[in-house]
Amino acid sequence: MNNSFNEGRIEVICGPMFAGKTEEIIRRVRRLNYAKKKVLVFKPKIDNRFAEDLIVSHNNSKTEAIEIDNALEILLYIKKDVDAVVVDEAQFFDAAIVDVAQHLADRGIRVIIGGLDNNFKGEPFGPMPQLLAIAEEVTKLTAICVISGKPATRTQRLIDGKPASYNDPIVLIGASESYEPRARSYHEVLNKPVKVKK
Ligand code: TTP
Ligand code: MG
Repeated sequence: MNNSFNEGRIEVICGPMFAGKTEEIIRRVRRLNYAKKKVLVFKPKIDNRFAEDLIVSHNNSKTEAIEIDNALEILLYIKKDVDAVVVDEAQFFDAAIVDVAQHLADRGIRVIIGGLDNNFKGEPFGPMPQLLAIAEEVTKLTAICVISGKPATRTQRLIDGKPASYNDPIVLIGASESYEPRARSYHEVLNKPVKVKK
């Protein structure tokens, strides 16, 4: 397939943990596979919750993935026949992911990126704000708030069952032992500085 006839684009799938971002990525990959498109899937080396050469959703669907240390490594795998490039957990990459995504889309490649829009503090996570800004299409998924049952847009980090503190490190790999989805009004961060006074 000659990519010069394809229109490149960037799609971002974001939202809190437990929203089904990985599941949605795998769904899009599967459809591309049915269409016999050449797809490359990448994930950062940092997330080792599951088997290393796979991305796995909560409902246990899987697809093969290449683990990389930094975003520029993606370019080493790109050949003429690549139709789509998929990146999960993009919040963990450096700012170069933004330039890589632009470059691939300019070359006619469909770029599908999944990642947390907010960290546990409820603040933009890594390069995600820039990726959201340059995307042709944004899918913002929600989970379900464990307290209110309302749509959850935030990820609550819990340490020994208590809300984590604003000064805790941003990166803490984990799942339901340390995190749960919450709506805005039930999201708690200890010692969060007040930025706007009433
Ligand atoms: P995700 O894939 O976003 O979590 P998920 O699999 O529950 O969500 P989905 O079903 O939508 O795919 O993985 C998030 C990873 O990021 C997880 O290892 C925990 C980590 N993390 C941090 O390091 N810091 C943070 O502030 C938050 C919120 C998560
Ligand atoms: Mg995921």
